[in-house]
Amino acid sequence: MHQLPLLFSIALAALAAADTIAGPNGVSNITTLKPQFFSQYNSSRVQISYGPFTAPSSFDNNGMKDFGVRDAIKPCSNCLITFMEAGLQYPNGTYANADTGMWLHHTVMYNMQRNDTVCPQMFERLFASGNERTPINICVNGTEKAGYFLNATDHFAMLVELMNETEEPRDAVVTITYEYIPFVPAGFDTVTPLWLDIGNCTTSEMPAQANTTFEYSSTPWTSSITGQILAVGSHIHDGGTYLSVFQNDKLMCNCSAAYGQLPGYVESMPMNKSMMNMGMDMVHISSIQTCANDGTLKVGDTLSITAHYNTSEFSPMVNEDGTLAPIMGISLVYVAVGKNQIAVSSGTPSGTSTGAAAAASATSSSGAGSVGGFGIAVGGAMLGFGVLLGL
Ligand SMILES: *[C@@H]1O[C@H](CO)[C@@H](O)[C@H](O)[C@H]1NC(C)=O
Ligand SMILES: *[C@@H]1O[C@H](CO)[C@@H](O)[C@H](O)[C@H]1NC(C)=O
Ligand SMILES: *[C@@H]1O[C@H](CO)[C@@H](O)[C@H](O)[C@H]1NC(C)=O
Ligand SMILES: *[C@@H]1O[C@H](CO)[C@@H](O)[C@H](O)[C@H]1NC(C)=O
Ligand SMILES: *[C@@H]1O[C@H](CO)[C@@H](O)[C@H](O)[C@H]1NC(C)=O
Ligand SMILES: *[C@@H]1O[C@H](CO)[C@@H](O)[C@H](O)[C@H]1NC(C)=O
Ligand SMILES: *[C@@H]1O[C@H](CO)[C@@H](O)[C@H](O)[C@H]1NC(C)=O
Ligand SMILES: *[C@@H]1O[C@H](CO)[C@@H](O)[C@H](O)[C@H]1NC(C)=O
Ligand SMILES: *[C@@H]1O[C@H](CO)[C@@H](O)[C@H](O)[C@H]1NC(C)=O
Ligand SMILES: *[C@@H]1O[C@H](CO)[C@@H](O)[C@H](O)[C@H]1NC(C)=O
Ligand SMILES: *[C@@H]1O[C@H](CO)[C@@H](O)[C@H](O)[C@H]1NC(C)=O
Ligand SMILES: *[C@@H]1O[C@H](CO)[C@@H](O)[C@H](O)[C@H]1NC(C)=O
Ligand SMILES: [Cu+2]
Repeated sequence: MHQLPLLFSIALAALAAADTIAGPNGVSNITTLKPQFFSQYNSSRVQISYGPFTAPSSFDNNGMKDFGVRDAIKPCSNCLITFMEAGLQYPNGTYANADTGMWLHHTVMYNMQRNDTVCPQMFERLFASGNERTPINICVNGTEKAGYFLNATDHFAMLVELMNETEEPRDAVVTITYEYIPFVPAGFDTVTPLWLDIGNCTTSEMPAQANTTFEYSSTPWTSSITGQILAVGSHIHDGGTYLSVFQNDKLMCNCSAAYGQLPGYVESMPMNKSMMNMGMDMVHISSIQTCANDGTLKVGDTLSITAHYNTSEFSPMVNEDGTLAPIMGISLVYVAVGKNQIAVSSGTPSGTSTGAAAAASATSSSGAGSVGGFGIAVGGAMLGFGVLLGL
């Protein structure tokens, strides 16, 4: 471990800290749905269930737990993913959300064969979702001939953090709906995902403040690619009001948050961990605006984000001990880089991920045992989420 660069070490600690479900066998269940875009290219739409994951008691690390799936099922190979959306269910298939005390705190999907374009010391973060479950509509409802290219040799790794607001541990299943074309048709572009984060390339978690307005901005990232900006998806936590994405300091996408739009996002009997306004309905962030077709990105352009919070207006999440939970500000920007050009940033040697997996399992066996180890591991995972794992 000590020979590895710092950020990479933290990243390994994060994967090691997470309960690993080794390989696809612990995971199951691909449900076939009706494709919505590009049926003339034999497109498919599937919902893949990952898990179940057992979330701990709310008294154990505020009910939060990280899980890593080192070899998560891919929807397809040598294909173009045109749409992605996450969900959360109980094992019996019913909808799980804050009204029943179960949160998809976040999930992140990594392509272990590629380096991240914005933070090349990490694996590529191609998809992420918080509990607001934003659809990532890369092909803009089939109006743009583009998708995320998945090579046969690519591997997915997945990070899941669940939060359980009940005293008894419960199981939940993370679903990801993918739509894809099973090959790369002539004339289609491939997209590069760009992860913009108020933590820049270090952590994704920043401290919150109570009953006030505050904001955080990311360091402007100077683009190394040219292409069309097709889709922007963003993530903030409770208390967040909006997130602005800037291209060359000009507003490109203004993402307003909305609260409590569905019953799943309203807790009529607030649980102890979120008791800032006891006895009242507690509303949680239920959606954040996305953008589509935001024009051209050129090499040398800068991209940055500012996340705005008003915790007087919307209660932030509070830990079991009364302290404020950390907040985030992230945007994922999908840029079509060119006709049939496969966007692989600075390449990852194939030996690297094997080495990473080996080192991670070694760390895992030494750190998994004790309660103390768990605490330390969780700390690593939180940091790692920011570093390797992102959201
Ligand atoms: C779609 O699948 C059918 C049946 O496998 C095949 O005959 C057809 O050529 C495919 N179309 C395209 C565009 O690949
Ligand atoms: C499904 O599981 C959840 C969580 O255990 C439970 O609350 C719910 O009643 C179950 N629903 C059905 C239809 O069995
Ligand atoms: C697969 O998922 C579907 C839909 O959620 C569910 O009805 C079915 O029981 C699941 N099958 C297995 C084997 O888990
Ligand atoms: C790509 O990622 C690997 C593993 O995370 C890292 O060792 C390597 O330095 C990265 N490459 C670049 C150019 O940053
Ligand atoms: C796609 O279509 C749906 C349904 O009409 C609409 O709600 C959504 O805003 C559209 N998304 C984009 C990115 O155009
Ligand atoms: C897919 O992966 C193989 C093996 O790493 C590589 O040779 C090939 O160039 C990749 N294809 C694309 C389109 O990136
Ligand atoms: C949620 O908390 C309850 C009570 O502490 C616990 O029994 C249950 O296992 C937890 N669920 C998960 C998925 O951890
Ligand atoms: C929030 O701040 C305002 C103005 O500073 C103050 O009047 C109010 O009492 C505070 N509310 C809470 C719940 O602390
Ligand atoms: C990210 O970069 C911005 C702008 O340079 C800076 O203000 C901020 O403190 C950085 N955040 C972190 C967590 O380093
Ligand atoms: C961005 O959205 C926020 C929240 O909806 C709004 O207050 C602000 O005026 C918007 N900014 C611009 C430049 O439209
Ligand atoms: C809320 O806190 C009270 C007192 O600390 C405790 O008795 C009760 O079990 C807690 N309820 C939940 C749902 O955690
Ligand atoms: C923050 O929310 C409070 C309460 O809704 C409101 O009075 C105040 O104007 C908001 N501040 C800003 C900067 O929007
Ligand atoms: Cu988050």
